[in-house]
Amino acid sequence: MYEVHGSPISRMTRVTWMLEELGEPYELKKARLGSDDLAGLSPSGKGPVLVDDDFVLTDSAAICLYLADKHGDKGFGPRDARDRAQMESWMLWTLAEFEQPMWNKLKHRLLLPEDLRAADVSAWLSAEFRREAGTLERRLAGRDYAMGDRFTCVDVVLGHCGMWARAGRYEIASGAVDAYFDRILSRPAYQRAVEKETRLKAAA
Ligand SMILES: N[C@@H](CCC(=O)N[C@@H](CS)C(=O)NCC(=O)O)C(=O)O
Repeated sequence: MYEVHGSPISRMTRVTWMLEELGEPYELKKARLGSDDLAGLSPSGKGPVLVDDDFVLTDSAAICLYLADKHGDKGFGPRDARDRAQMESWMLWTLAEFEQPMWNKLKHRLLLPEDLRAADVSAWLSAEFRREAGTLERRLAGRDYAMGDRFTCVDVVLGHCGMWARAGRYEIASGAVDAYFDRILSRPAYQRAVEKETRLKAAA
């Protein structure tokens, strides 16, 4: 059975959501954020980490792509080399551009030691977010999902960022982007993943 290691209600949700979409059983292994709990599995000490027998994989987008690819019959992964290239383009853009303003704000508001936090990053990061939300609107260009008419692992990672944007009250000026996030975040697999992690987070 798959093991998912990490801190509940974090990027871990991308992995549990993917597994819920696939209908694959998995075991959650709770790690404390910022601790050395994952030192033996993750070179950065960060989660999530997927353990698949003797195969260990870090980094949420790579894990989602691996799972979608491995269970290709379910239709959430690439169908050919061009499909894979487009999916990697989406994933790399999501991590390098779209999630960065949200992640940086969280770091400077909450996660970094106080002496390392910049005084005011809000205006800069909100402007960056607005710019990339515009990119997302143009990339979607009237599609229901990132890859067109089918839901894939890309939508899991992007949808998680949408949840993050809403929780952080980022302005999503585009009706199309807003409707896209509604569509993705209303999926039962996402709700199940969040419920399981919320229970684990609350457990001692
Ligand atoms: N690129 C990584 C980022 C991993 C990451 O930053 N994970 C956070 C939780 S969402 C973490 O474990 N932080 C602990 C720390 O910074 O010490 C991914 O997408 O999985």
